[in-house]
Amino acid sequence: MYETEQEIEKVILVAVCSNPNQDPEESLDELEELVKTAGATVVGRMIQNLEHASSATYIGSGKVEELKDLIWETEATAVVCDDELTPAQYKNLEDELDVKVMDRTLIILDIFAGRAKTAEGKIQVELAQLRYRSTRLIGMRNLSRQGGGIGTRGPGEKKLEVDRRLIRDRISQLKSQVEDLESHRQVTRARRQENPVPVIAIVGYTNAGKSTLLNTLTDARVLEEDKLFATLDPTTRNYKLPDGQEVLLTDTVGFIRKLPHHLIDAFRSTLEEAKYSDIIIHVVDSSNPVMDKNVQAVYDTLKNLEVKDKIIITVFNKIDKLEEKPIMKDFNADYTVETAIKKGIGLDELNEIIEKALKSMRIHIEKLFPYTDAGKPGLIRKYGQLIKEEYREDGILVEAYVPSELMDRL
Ligand SMILES: Nc1nc2c(ncn2[C@@H]2O[C@H](COP(=O)(O)OP(=O)(O)OP(=O)(O)O)[C@@H](O)[C@H]2O)c(=O)[nH]1
Ligand SMILES: [Mg+2]
Repeated sequence: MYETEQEIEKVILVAVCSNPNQDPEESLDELEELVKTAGATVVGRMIQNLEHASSATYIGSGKVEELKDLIWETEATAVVCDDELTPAQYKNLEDELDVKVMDRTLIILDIFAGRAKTAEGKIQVELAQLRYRSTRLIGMRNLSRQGGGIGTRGPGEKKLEVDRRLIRDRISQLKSQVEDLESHRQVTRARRQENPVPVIAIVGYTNAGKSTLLNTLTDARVLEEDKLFATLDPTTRNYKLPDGQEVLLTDTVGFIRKLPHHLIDAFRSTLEEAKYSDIIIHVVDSSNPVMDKNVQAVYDTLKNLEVKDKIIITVFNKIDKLEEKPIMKDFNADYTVETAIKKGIGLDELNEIIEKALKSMRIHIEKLFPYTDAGKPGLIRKYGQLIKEEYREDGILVEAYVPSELMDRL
């Protein structure tokens, strides 16, 4: 049997730089990783310094001519712009260049589409894709004409209907499915609170080693890969610390600069795992030359998701790859530790830090104590912070923050 060789898309990256404080090369390095992850190769780059991107063609008209030459020289089959294009920019660029035109958002959506495994992930991706595409029906004709290559993947490989009404119907259908899943998730979260095991969310830039950490600690067997966005669906596992305390560890989707807002909206409930945690473990790839910027991107995203007032443990990972140690500081973190998770280095220290952080932490509980256990609310009044106490027929309902050491006695 012979497999038909699929032609690999050859892509030119294009960026407009309007902020002198930003290095467009860094952003394009990241875009190149994204494009590679999506399955294409990069054959050229073009950067233009402009105060504003052109509303007609993103880059200026002179640059468009240069780009045409570059396409011809490199035999590129597609162009990827570093910012989200408007429908008009799409259309005009396609008319001018006569190759497939894409933008950063489309590439990220494409990667997510290829990665989504669970029903929830697939619905979320399709929703994000439809929202993105619904406003761009005039442009993107090349995507449907060529019917393949990167930028066209979708869950179930469904051909997208180009009819606005159908898209609107589908969007509202998907939205209600997402809401169903969301309410299901809230039930699970509420149940977790009844049995208050501390929840630790592992967050960080994509490819930092989050899944590797979860796998190493709990044998969770989550896919770890040297690619962006290997993980899309959050995985939660029980983890017993060396001192015997049990916690829930959740691996989450990785962050990235300029995470498209369609994705943030569609993936909000997944991304918000961190919001419902007691402690955040922030994994950083310290071998990445732009580590500081990636750290900043993570905090920006957390802020965007309104995740705040959490204990943060920053894990500077992959120190085995460092020839020279960079400065590893994180002023947002309560604790920091250097690790090479894959080599088992620094894990003991990390465990100790988690134990320490748990001790410093108060846990939110809502629990019904039968009257035979009436002494326990007394303990809470004494050591914890009482929010609500309700004397009911079947016992005393208490809502409070209690120090974690007290948990075993309740
Ligand atoms: N050298 C080295 N590589 C590591 C270390 N920890 C993880 N890696 C590698 O880094 C790559 C990414 O690891 P993952 O655990 O998949 O990263 P992630 O943060 O879950 O990434 P996404 O799910 O894609 O956001 C994999 O190839 C790992 O084997 C480490 O301590 N040292
Ligand atoms: Mg992962």
